[in-house]
Amino acid sequence: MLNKRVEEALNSQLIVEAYSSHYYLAVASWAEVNGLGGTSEFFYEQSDEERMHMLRLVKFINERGGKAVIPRIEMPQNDFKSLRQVFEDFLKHELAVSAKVNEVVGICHEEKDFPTMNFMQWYVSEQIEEEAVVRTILDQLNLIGDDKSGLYHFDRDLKNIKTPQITINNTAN
Ligand code: OFO
Repeated sequence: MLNKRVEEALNSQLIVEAYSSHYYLAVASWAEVNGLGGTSEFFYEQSDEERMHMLRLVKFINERGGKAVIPRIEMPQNDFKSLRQVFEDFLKHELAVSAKVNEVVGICHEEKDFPTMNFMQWYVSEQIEEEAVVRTILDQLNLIGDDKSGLYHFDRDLKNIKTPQITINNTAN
C-alpha cells in the first residue's frame, strides 16, 4: 500500500507530466502552422513521450494500491517569438521538471519507500538525458544565430533528433 504522502507526491508528478505533454503539443502545433515541419515533428513526439511518462505514473500508483487522479490541465502558451525562445523555454521547463522529480525522490527517501524511489529513478535518468539533448540543440542554435539557411537546415534536421528512450525496468512497465 502506498504511503499517503508518497501517493500525493506521485499524483502531483502526474500533473507535471500531463502538463508537459500538453505544452509540447502546443509547441508542435505552433511550429506546424509556422512552416517548421521538423520542429513540429520533434515536439509531437515529445508530447507523446510525456504522455507515456504520465501513464507510467497512473499505472504505478494504481498497481501499488493508491489511486491515480487524472487532472484538469492548464492551458499552455500557444505562441512563441522564435525557435530560440521555444528551446530556451523547453530547457527551463525541463529543469523545473527535474526539480519536481528530485522532490518526489526526496519524499520517497524520507518515507523510506524504496520501491517507489527505485521507480522514480527512471525519471531521474530521463531528465538527465533530456536536459543534455536540449542543451545540444541550444548550442546548435547559438552557432546558427539568425542565418536563415542555417535555421532552415536546423529545422529539417531536427526531426532526426530523438531524446533517448530510457529503459530501466520498473513494475509499471
Ligand atoms: Fe517527463 O520527461 Fe522531461 O519533462
